[in-house]
Amino acid sequence: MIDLYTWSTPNGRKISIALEELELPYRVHTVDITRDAQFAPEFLAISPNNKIPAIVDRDAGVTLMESGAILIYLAEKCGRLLASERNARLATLEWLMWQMGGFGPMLGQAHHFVHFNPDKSEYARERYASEARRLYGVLDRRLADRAYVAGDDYSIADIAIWPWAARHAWQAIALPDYPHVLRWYRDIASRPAVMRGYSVPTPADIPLP
Ligand SMILES: N[C@@H](CCC(=O)N[C@@H](CS)C(=O)NCC(=O)O)C(=O)O
Repeated sequence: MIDLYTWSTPNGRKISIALEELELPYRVHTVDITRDAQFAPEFLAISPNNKIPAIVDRDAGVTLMESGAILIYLAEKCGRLLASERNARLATLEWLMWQMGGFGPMLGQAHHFVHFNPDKSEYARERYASEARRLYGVLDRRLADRAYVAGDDYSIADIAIWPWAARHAWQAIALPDYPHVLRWYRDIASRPAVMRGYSVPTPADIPLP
């Protein structure tokens, strides 16, 4: 049994979606980051950077924080969603790292300065709004001639990127401006495992442009 420590954010949903796709049994522990539950000593013992998501795989004796590391662990545990063939594996890890280093952190800043506090700093609002548009452009070009970000197969790279794209409205992004992203987004949104994973830890409707 895997214990999942999570909240209803893109990083948290990556892991519940992966667990649903991989059909792994798991128990959800809600960590309400709006009430500082991430700073509780019991949680810090599992996730020393005080952020969700984190997992404890009790059968394997594994405790992990950082969503990218957790996705790789779960994929390798099941032998799915991360190709073993070298080039396909590298493409998956490449786009997973792109999400971890760029698409997630930059869009997280867009949520602060474009959605929640657009009047705090015009410089920051424009910086993160334009960076969001640039990143969606990169993703659109990547998806122009392949079904999924790493190629023909759905992978943990898609699972890492997709929940951030689900917050497109907060990023002032109109998905129809990125037709290849829109096609990919809708395709993944229709997966039953994604619908189930998106509703962890609380029921939520997937935005569908
Ligand atoms: N690089 C980390 C980022 C995790 C992260 O930023 N989690 C946010 C929610 S999406 C969080 O727990 N924030 C609480 C805080 O910053 O105190 C990962 O991908 O797991």
